[in-house]
Amino acid sequence: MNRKRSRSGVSILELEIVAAKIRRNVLEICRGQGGYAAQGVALADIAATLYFDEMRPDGKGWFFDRFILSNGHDAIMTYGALAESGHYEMEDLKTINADGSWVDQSPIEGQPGFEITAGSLGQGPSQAAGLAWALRRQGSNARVHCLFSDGELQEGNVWEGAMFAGHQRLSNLCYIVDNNDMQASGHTRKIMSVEPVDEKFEAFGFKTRRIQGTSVADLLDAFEDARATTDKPFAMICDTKPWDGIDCLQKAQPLAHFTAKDAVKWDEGIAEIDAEIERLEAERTQ
Ligand SMILES: Cc1ncc(C[n+]2csc(CCOP(=O)(O)OP(=O)(O)O)c2C)c(N)n1
Ligand SMILES: [Mg+2]
Repeated sequence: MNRKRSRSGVSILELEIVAAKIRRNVLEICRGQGGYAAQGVALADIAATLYFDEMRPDGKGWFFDRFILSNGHDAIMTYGALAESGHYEMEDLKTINADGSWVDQSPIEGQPGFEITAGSLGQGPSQAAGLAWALRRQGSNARVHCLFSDGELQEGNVWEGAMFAGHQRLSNLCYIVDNNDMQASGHTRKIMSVEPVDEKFEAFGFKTRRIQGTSVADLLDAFEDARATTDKPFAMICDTKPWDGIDCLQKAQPLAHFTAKDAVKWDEGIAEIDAEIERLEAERTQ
C-alpha cells in the first residue's frame, strides 16, 4: 500500500473504504424519493479524497481549503461525504425531495458545506476563480477546488472564469470536471461535444491531468500535482460513468441523469456495496 502519496497520511485502502461508504450513503439517501444517485455514486472517490485527505481542517470542525460545488444537483455527493464525516445526519438527508424537507436537492449559499447557490448551472468556475484571486490577494494560502460537469462546459461563463484564472495564473485554484458524457437529455458527445476537454483548458493556461475519477490512486497523484503546480491553475479532468463503482445499477440504468425511486433496485446496489466494504475491510485487517 502506497501511503506516501496521500496528503494527510491516510492510506489508499482507507480512502477506498470511505468512498464505498459514501456510495452506500448516496443510495440510502435517494432510495426513498429518488435523486441524482448515479452521479453521487460515481463521484464518491473524488469526495473521499477531497474531504478525507486533500482539504485541510480549519480547527473549528470544518475545512480551511475551500470547495465550490458548481453543479448543484451533485450536492448528493457532498451530502454522502458530509454524512460520513459526521457533519450531517443520515435521518435528515433521507428526507431529500420530500414535501416540507429542509434538505435541498440543490442547496443555496450558506447551507453548511455549500459556498454558492448552484442550481443554475455554469456559475461555479468563475466564482471559484474570483474566490481564489481574493484569497491570494489577502495573503491566504487556502486552496480552492471547484467541481463542475461536462454539461456545464457548454456554458460561456465557464470559459470566462477559465480565461481569468489562466491570465491571473491562479495556482491556488483546482478545477475538477465530472466528465461523464451525460447531460439531462442524453450523451454529451451526441448533443454538443465538449472534447477535447484537457486541450481546451491547456489553451486557457491551465496545467491539466486526465484521470479515472474512480481511482483513488490517480486522484491522490493529481491533487499532489495540482499542489506542486505553482505558476498556473490546474484542471483535473475526471472521466466517470453514471453509477461508476456499482456494476449492477450501471447495467440496469446506464444513462441516469435523474433516478426515479422505482427506476432501479436499490437493495441490489446496497448489497453490492456491502460486499465491497466487507472485502476492503478484510484486506485492511490482513
Ligand atoms: C443554466 C441551467 N440550464 C439548464 C439547467 C437544467 N439542467 C439541470 S441538470 C442539467 C444537465 C447538465 O449536464 P450535467 O451537469 O453534465 O448532467 P449530469 O452528468 O449530472 O447528468 C440541466 C441542463 C440548469 N439547472 N441550469
Ligand atoms: Mg454530465
